[in-house]
Amino acid sequence: MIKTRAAVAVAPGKPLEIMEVNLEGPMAGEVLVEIKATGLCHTDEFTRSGDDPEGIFPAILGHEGAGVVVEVGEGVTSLKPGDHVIPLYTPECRECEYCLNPKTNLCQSIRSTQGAGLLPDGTTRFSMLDGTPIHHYMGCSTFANHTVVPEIALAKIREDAPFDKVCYIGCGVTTGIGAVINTAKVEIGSRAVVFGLGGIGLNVIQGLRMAGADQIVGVDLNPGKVEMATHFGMTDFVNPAEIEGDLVAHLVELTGGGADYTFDATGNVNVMRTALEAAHKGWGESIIIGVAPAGAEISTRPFQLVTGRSWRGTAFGGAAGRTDVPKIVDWYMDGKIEIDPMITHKLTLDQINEGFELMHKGESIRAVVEF
Ligand code: NAD
Ligand code: AHE
Ligand code: ZN
Repeated sequence: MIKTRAAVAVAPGKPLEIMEVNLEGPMAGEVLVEIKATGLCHTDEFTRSGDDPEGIFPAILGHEGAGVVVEVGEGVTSLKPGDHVIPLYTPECRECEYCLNPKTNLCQSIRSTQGAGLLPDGTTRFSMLDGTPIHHYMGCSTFANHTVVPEIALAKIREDAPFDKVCYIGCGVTTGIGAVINTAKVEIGSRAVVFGLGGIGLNVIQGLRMAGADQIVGVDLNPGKVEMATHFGMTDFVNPAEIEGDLVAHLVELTGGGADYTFDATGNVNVMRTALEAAHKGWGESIIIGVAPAGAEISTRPFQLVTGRSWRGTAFGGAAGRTDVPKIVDWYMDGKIEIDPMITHKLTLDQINEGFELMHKGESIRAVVEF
């Protein structure tokens, strides 16, 4: 058992509380990781706020981290102390029915315990100093200086990659670029619309540019996102608040009849409908990335689908983490993708709640906590 510092979500809607916690060592198939840096994703805020139907408290949130292996449990063969790793909220066991099917990245081997805030043996390694158990989150719990993660949920990465940048590959970068490349499989010359120019949407834009899209329309209520989105490849910007009349009609006209691909990176179900309906009749595909609150539902006229539009979704950009994440780290190190400009704020663990305030004010793209 060690003691480590963590930001604990004690109850829904409450600020995270920074405290020393107990952490038991790794059991069979598990790995103790020292987290060096972690990004703050909107999904962490979604759970902290109480909107997540799977939210459990108290818990240590955070799922966008990078760090170093400290100790491995019995039977762990693919990692050793000193290895650099990125925790994966979508693991890759390479054995389950899902891993063996190339149509999905949704490894289900530990999904039920992960969703219950537990490690695969059904217990938690974290507790408060008075012994109160603390739940894990998305199998990662990167808002702690040390965490225990199953071996199948760790991608081994090269040792020269900076933790404070590549932590973002643990969610935002992979989700955005992967939605374009793995899920939509966007073709050269495509026209696309991206709703939400935050930490995910900007990476969708970066992915679209890599894929050779001709037109990349960004839609956001915050004009403060225009400069960064343009830097990453946005060709046209639409602020829905400035459009007189129907937004769908405006986007259909702007894209010459509708977009080949649209992406929701807002989590707003009304935006998801707009995104579907702005896709081209006959072939347009709309990809849902955003995570919507408990109880929210999507709707459209079935005629929208009858006339050839498709509604799809993606988790972690369709990436198989242990295989794909090390390659995305290489892309960053080789200059094929850019991360640095999107990391707009660096914080200490004690400042983590300020990171959520920046997110709400629309002032940050990614805030990263460095330990
Ligand atoms: P973010 O807060 O950085 O960005 C959200 C952006 O959406 C902001 O720029 C905001 O101004 C814009 N926005 C909000 N409402 C809008 C509206 N009605 N119209 C247009 N723009 C609007 O959040 P993020 O970290 O980029 O996450 C985006 C969404 O993606 C969240 O719902 C998050 O939970 C989800 N997410 C999903 C996955 C996945 O695997 N599917 C992975 C990561 C994040
Ligand atoms: N717990 C939520 C669902 C949250 C969700 O959809 N999470 C995405 C990753 S978001 C990362 O920022 C995901 O991976 N989904 C697949 C899965 O198995 O959770 C709810 O609504 O219950
Ligand atoms: Zn995330």
